[in-house]
Order: sequence, then C-alpha cells, then structure tokens
Amino acid sequence: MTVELNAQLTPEPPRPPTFHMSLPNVASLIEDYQCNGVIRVPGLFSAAEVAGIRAELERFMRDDLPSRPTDARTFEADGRTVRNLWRLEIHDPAIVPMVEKPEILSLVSQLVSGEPLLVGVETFNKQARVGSAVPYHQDNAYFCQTPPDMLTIWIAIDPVTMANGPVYYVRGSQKSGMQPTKPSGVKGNSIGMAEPPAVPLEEQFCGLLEPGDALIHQCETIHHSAPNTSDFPRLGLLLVYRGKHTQTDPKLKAAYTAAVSATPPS
Ligand SMILES: O=C(O)CCC(=O)C(=O)O
Repeated sequence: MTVELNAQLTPEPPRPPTFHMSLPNVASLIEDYQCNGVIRVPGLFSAAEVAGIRAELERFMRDDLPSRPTDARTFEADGRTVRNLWRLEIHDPAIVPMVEKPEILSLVSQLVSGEPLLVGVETFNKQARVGSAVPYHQDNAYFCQTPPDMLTIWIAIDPVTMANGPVYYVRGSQKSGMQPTKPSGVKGNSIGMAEPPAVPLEEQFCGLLEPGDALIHQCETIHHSAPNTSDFPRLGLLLVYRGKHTQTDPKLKAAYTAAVSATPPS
C-alpha cells in the first residue's frame, strides 16, 4: 500500500532520453540501408539548425579559410569558387557540436556495427552554374577500410533538385564489394571507377532533398553527381563515420596514394 501510494505521489525521476526513438522507423532504415546501401532520412536537422550550420560555414570561408593550408579546400576550375571544404573537424572544430547529435550517433553505431568515430567533416558546395560533376566512385577507394563499416551522412543545406546536380546511387552496389578503380584526374575526387556501372540513370536512386534532410550511404555504394547547370546553389555538408574496429587495407591505400599524388586536392 505504502509503495503504491508513493508511486502515485512521487514524480518519476527524469529518464535518460532515448534519442534513437526520435528518428522514426529506425528498424526499417537499417533494413533499407543493408539492402540498398543508401537511405534518405527526412528532417534530420531543423530549419534553425541548418541556418546555424550555413552561417558557420560562411563565417569559416570568409574569415578562416585564407589562413588554412591549401589542402583544406578544393577550388573549381575558375580557381576561386570553393568546390569542397575538407577536414572541417580539424580546421573548424566549432562545426562538430552543431552536427554530432546523439540520435545520429545511435543510428550510426548500428549501421557501422560498432563504436562510431567521426573521421571527416566536409562539403560539396556545387555553386550555381559553376559546381562541377563528381565521377562514378566508391568512397572506400578513398577511405581504404576493412571491413567496410564506414558511411557518409550527406546533409542538404540547400534544396537538392534535378537541376542542381543531385547525387545518384546504384542501389545494392555495396554488396558486390570494391570494383576496379582508376585515377580520375578530377581535383577533389582523384580516384574513380575503371568502368561506370551498367545501371541506367533513371533506375538509380536520386537524392532529391529539402534543407535538413539527409542521405546516408555505405562506403562501397557506387555514386556520382552531375554539374550544377542551374541558377541555384546546392550545398551539402558531409559527415564521415567509421566503426572503431575498421583497419586500413594496404592495397586500397596504395591505389589511392597513387591517384591523389597524381591529382592533389589543391
Ligand atoms: O555531393 C556530391 O555531389 C558528391 C558527394 C559524394 O561523392 C559523396 O557523398 O561521397
């Protein structure tokens, strides 16, 4: 009786938040990821969070980038428009707490089958009319990890439309593992696939997004994107995670080192 009475009168102590519950359908996201190698997560960031991230990226490019090493960015062919920012977790650590949310870590730990480590924060800016294409590739040609428990979260800061160069993914391609590569000669994407896949564009997963939506792809999922021929920018912020247990594969690393030496990012 006393116990029951206490239970009625004593307010429940606050519970630790179960963050993964705030992402709908986590089980189906995981199933989809394992099947297709890519998933769309709508509304991962709020409009206010997106505005904060955009403001920080703009501040960083204006105030800090000129004093950072040249490999902190890749310019477009015009030599002045930023194509990519690299290693923001080092060059602009203020961005990390803005993006590394507990619900993301919870989901990522399940997708990489282990403790998630944030190993890269970068951008693909794809400015209006100037933003260049990204050739067909598998990220693990750059990351060189085994097992391939590694992924990228691609967060839309601008709307991504058919016209401004969305990323296209070949569903299920991660299941076939790494395909032969060749140096691409593209600054910022130095290693690509030796042969493009036979899957027609209209059968590929097209990553159309609203600001704050995200795509998550496994590091061996084949993907690419077209140039931005529109009047609208297409800024994406990318978070790269690996499981703590992955290791560098020396063969992949040798191929990547040769490609990036031939075409450095800056
Ligand atoms: O944003 C793009 O156009 C390409 C992105 C990409 O290659 C990646 O997410 O690994």
